[in-house]
Amino acid sequence: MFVHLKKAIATAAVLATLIVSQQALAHAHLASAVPADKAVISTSPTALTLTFTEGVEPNFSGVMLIGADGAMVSTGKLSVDKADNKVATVPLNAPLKAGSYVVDWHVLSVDGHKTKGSYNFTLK
Ligand SMILES: [Cu+2]
Repeated sequence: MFVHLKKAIATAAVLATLIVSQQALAHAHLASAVPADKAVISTSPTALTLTFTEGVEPNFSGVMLIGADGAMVSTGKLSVDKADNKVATVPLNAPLKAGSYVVDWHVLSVDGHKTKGSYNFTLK
């Protein structure tokens, strides 16, 4: 009896994990970025491009670029590709100086879920 109960609990836990991971898959997670996470680049990008696993709402999504000194780098407004709303681009107002940068992003996916994350790259 007790063994059966333990088995039932284990099965329920596995099912719950499966359901949670499926819901997580439905949210907008970062699929790729240019410059990429942990990239070391030698020329300043003119924009940051973030590709998500789901379409995102540009008016409720944003990216903060933070330099090694902790100061925010001024950027243009995030826009979403008209042909593919999974692709968000943030233009840079000026070339970056050498150093490491953190990209802090938050998005609202078209299914109404908010996600956020960060990654970093280095300009030599
Ligand atoms: Cu979602």
